[in-house]
Amino acid sequence: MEFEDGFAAEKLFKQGYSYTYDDVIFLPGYIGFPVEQVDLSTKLTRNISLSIPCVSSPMDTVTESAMARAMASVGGIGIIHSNSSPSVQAAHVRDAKSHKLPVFCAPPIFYSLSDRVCSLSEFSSSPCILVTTSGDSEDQLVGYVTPARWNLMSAGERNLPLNSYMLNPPEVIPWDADLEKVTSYFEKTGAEIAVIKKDGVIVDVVGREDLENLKEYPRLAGQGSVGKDGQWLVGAAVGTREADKERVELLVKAGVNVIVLDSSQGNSLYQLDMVKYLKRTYPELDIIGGNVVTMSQAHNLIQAGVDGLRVGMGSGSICTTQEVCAVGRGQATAVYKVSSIASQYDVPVIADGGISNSGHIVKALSLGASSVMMGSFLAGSHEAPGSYEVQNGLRIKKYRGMGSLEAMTKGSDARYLGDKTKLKIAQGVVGAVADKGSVLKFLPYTMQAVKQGFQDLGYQSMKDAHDSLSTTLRLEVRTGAAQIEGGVHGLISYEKKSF
Ligand code: NAD
Ligand code: CPR
Repeated sequence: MEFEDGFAAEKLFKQGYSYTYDDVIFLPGYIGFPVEQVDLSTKLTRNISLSIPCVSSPMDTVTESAMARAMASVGGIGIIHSNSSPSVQAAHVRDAKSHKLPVFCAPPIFYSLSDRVCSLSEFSSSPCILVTTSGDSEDQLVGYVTPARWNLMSAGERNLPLNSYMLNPPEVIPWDADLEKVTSYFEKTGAEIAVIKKDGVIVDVVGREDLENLKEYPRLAGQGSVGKDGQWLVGAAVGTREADKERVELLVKAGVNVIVLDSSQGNSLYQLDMVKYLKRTYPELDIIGGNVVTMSQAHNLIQAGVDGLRVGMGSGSICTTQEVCAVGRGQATAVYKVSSIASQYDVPVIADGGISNSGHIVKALSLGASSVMMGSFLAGSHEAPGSYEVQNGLRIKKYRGMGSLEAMTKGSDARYLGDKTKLKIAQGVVGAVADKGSVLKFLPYTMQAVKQGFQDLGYQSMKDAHDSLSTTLRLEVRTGAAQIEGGVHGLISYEKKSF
């Protein structure tokens, strides 16, 4: 029997209000399956599939190679930012794609046989120093020294060259060995260290301790995001200037799998021309256009040939765009409206910005998005660029908007062609976020929470979610009091732990 209860999305979003995720709440559906049967696999673009709907934002405090590796290894994807020279950005793409294991962020350190180690800090955070004949990574590997061994040595011994106390060279593991194979190698051999080689070059060094740490993480979702080249899927952002065409050329040579045209307002002559140019020049390369928040912006980009749309203007946590420029849209409305047109052309939508909990992800996907792009949600992780600082007893990492004065100053040569006389207006701030640990740990938990949300709504898959949007889904707007009631309230104190 059908009851008149709650609002259909079409009716709710027709009323002239700009709704954010927190403004709306979904009415539960019917649970007819266990949560394990919820499948979050999805499409990033027309031709790229992911096993979880998560994308890391192209921001210089969020995505460089370590984040891109980690995102791909849990089944999502990272988009390398463009606030660096084209060659540095291409090197990040190459680096992320040249690894197969997710965790070992510390790059290998190479010394020659005659080098000496003078302090423990020379090990940096690597599990050992590798010794090759001349100290070059491409030379023959002849031994290694761990910090533990070096620490136990006397001052006299430490003065000797490495060839007098190094250990025999560690075993080489093939590049395409997965985590299980690497783990079983350590279990079988009792080894302390192993190295991973790709095309004759050492790309990773793995310590037993790294693997022990990894065992504490939840099982990684699926097989990770691997492209046709057998390497991690990695995306990169570019702008819409003439010089960006050369940038794309370098990125393509580095093996980039998808390009994001990074702009706050994608419905521009510059972007439409760039989309057409890229689709003509690289017909096999998927292009994500944006950002857009209206049906008409989206329609223009779809007509130009984009393979995915990035949605959000003024919804980011570091954003002042709506304040400065008076344009934008509440993110729930933007995602719904853009998805309603994009779905007619089979163009997947990425809901970008404003994600601060798993509920927001459930809402974005239920309103038609196929994935979410996150900045602040990931910026406090180990894998985000930058190091931790302590502020008022709390470990924090810097997180800044790409249109903040600080980020623009760093990238100004590229964006303003070195023109220091151009007036720069910030559309974002510089801030900090708390340490969240590893993406490899908290994203699988977050996905489990999203699956629970899907189960409550009665969705077993992304297709179920998108089909329900125009049929059975019912939602309502929450009053201010309802929003307070929906959070923890009325307690003198509490501790909030999500997992
Ligand atoms: P942008 O490069 O799109 O625009 C900067 C300026 O350059 C605009 O005035 C644009 O019209 C102009 N421009 C672009 N291509 C041009 C060309 N070929 N010739 C002449 N002029 C051209 O970048 P943006 O919108 O300032 O965004 C900068 C960064 O900040 C991006 O990383 C973006 O994602 C982020 N941002 C995002 C939002 C958001 O709400 N999602 C808001 C502000 C900033
Ligand atoms: P959060 O996930 O932190 O809420 O938002 C991240 C998104 O914010 C980015 O993916 C990007 O679209 C947007 N963004 C980045 N820099 C910005 C500035 Cl300076 N102003 C407005 N939005 C910005």
